Amino acid sequence: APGYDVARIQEKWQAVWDELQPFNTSDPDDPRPRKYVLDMFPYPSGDLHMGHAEAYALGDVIARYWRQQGFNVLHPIGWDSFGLPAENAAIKRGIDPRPWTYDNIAQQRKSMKQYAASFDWDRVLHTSDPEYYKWNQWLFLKLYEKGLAYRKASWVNWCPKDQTVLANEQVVDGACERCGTIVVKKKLTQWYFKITDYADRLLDDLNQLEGFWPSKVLAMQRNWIGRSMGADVDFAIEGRAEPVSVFTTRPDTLFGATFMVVAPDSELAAELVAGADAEVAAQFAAYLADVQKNTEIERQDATREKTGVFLGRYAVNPVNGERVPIWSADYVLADYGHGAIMAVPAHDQRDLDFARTFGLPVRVVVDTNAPITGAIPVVVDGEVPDELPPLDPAGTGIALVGDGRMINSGPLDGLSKTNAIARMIEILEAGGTGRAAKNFRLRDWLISRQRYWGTPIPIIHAENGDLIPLSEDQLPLELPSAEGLDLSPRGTSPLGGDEEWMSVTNPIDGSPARRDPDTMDTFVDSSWYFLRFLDPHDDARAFDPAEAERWAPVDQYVGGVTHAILHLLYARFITKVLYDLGYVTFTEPFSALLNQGMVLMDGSAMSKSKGNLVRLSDQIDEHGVDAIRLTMAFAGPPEDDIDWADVAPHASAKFLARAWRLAHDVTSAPEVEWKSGDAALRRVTHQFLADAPGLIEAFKFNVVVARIMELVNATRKAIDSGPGGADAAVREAAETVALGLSLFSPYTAEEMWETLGYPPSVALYGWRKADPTLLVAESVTCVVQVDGKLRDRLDVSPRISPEALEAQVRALPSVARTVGDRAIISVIVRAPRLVNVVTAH
Ligand code: ANZ
Repeated sequence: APGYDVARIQEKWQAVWDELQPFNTSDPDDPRPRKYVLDMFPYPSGDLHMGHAEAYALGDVIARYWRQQGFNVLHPIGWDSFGLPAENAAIKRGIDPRPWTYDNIAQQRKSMKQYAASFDWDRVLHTSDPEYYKWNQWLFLKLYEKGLAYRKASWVNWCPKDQTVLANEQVVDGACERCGTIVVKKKLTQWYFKITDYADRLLDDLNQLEGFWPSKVLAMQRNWIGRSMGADVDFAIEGRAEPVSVFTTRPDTLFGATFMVVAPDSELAAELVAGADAEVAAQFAAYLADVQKNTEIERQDATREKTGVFLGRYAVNPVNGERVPIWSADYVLADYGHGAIMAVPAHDQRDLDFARTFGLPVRVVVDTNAPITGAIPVVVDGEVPDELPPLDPAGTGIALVGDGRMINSGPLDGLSKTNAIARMIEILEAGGTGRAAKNFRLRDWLISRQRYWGTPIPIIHAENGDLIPLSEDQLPLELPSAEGLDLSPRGTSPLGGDEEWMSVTNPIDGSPARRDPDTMDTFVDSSWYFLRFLDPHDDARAFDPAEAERWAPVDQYVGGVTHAILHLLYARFITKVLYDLGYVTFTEPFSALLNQGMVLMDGSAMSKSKGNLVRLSDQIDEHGVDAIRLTMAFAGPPEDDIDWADVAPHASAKFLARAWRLAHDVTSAPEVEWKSGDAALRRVTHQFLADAPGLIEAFKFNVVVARIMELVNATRKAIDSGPGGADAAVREAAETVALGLSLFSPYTAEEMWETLGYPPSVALYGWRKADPTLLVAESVTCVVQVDGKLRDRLDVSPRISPEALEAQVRALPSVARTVGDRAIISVIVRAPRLVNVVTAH
């Protein structure tokens, strides 16, 4: 046999695949059931790197697996090609972002093909093409029509030196991350998408994804949306006609409210100060100037020393008529709740710190030493003390945040916290001075950017300030050439400098009008791209709803955990909007999610500056594509990081050569009768055929690779010191190795398949069913969860059907007990290993 020549076989099979188009999905009459496997699309920031190599190798295992299982698998790729790196490169080199972007795309596309990712190359899209961003504009107009796109002035972080808006993450210790200049706040009018209208649905629908998305991502999304249940309480203000509402999660503590605090940068603070004397006004102005140097993150840091100013005004507590002073302090945020709070220093640590700093009264209203069923007991130095600590937060400086019985609270006395909250809400509602309320941490999505390389906003500004949306037939509103434009960041949009582009006539009355010079956040582009892949060349609509019905939602999404919050949240939001508009029939875009880990080097992230960058192209030259892909899959569970210093691509290459040689040592013909083969080797083969699918579906790719290695060893032994290369079992095993390897190392698999006497492509040849008579009976442990918590275990057959397994679990007394009288919303069955019963709360 000739040698295993990686470079030669790579070139050979790329040509065959180009001809054969094995992964094309354009046939509308394809009878196979469908699956949509999507990898997060890349940003064209240069050539592909090791991170891409990992992500696309793992996503491809899944796509290739489902094809082998008889599915018509849609596995598309495109480029997220608008955005800042292209713009920065253009500024640095003094060129248009286009050639930089499209050259990089061409390079990545070439590398992706060499990398043998099983993409449907007929569905490629680039978000910076007018054919694509036209539909961003369409989407914008749809949101605008529905009142979900609006403009609002808001405070942004502003670097006076770089003349640019900074994200919170770019402000370090109050200074610009890049140049160290003290950052100030600036008020800018920006475009927002009203994602907060969808906050409840975005939160509640996460329950449907339980068991299918990493629990860490679900937790991060829940925390980001951050729903708090509580009450709005109205405090009358002396010298003001209208009361001021505060949001509290602890209306039970209202009798302990001893002062009120308003955010210094709120309109309310400005108004209250206007009614105070000049000395207070001056103090407040100085304080506000100080506060505006800090970021929101710093303001929320609970350990910071408390600062504030007394505003010289008083509020009245609605339940006891008590007069409480109104302060302004920066630990209260202007854009959460009502930007004002009732301070209960005895039971809230921040309020207590503040009260102790400024000598304000502290009144205990919950006896946290009083026993409450189910409450966590008071523990001091690891023990429940005989004598309980005194209720003295003012002295100890420690707020009493636990549960207990209400005291000093009139009608609430004796109640537990939960009951007191409910009772207080009733009292407030009856008196018309408050009501049940909820709040979200989630803020509306700021989508406008003062940047060039993005989607222009399809709005015209009339002279009188009216906003006039473009009509659909005026789309795309094309981004003009960057030639002659100053792209450097100045906080105003580069497009504003293109006078010819900016000046338009008002379509209503013919008067002069202006375009909107901002462009859209690139997260808008990626919020719906998975739908465009279904119908990428349609120039009459964003996508065909019939195609969406056929393919979507995405069955398996694969990508980095860096997108755990924003991208996924925005895509979920836009999907719900499109559902409400009747364009899609589902409400969640990604039915299952796999987050792959990162590729590290010597324990840290790779970067040019650290000098630990491993170039993918060098690795491919040295070891070949198949060996790199196999190494990525073999390194460990896909969710874990891979340290490239700890893995052995040369060993993968050696193993692949060893596997490949098996095909050459098979001397029987494809028509051989399997049954005549060596029984011991057949058992190894069939056990692998039986186990691999479940392992792949559980993302245990590394285990499958290990099992292929075992099979290769067993086959080699059978050839060299067993029944020999003519035995039918040797052929069967070698073919099974090729089928298994086609998930990980497609070039080697194709080469083996051809050597074994079959036409290409092995990728389209189905998986073989294991012969049950060749398998040893065994049982596996199935984990039984209720709402994600372990409740029981069951010994079941590894081949139990999901239906049978669900029935067994539902019949378990342990499950019935835990579920109690709650409704079961869904039962997630991952036969044979896991069942999770999800209940309503
Ligand atoms: C009185 C109280 C007593 C509170 C107590 C807590 C404990 P989450 O859970 O984050 O929603 N709060 C309300 N608006 C605020 C704002 N704009 N800036 C800073 N803090 C604000 O927190 C809600 C609680 O945070 C509210 O409940 C309020 O303090 C405070 F023993 O009201 B609480």
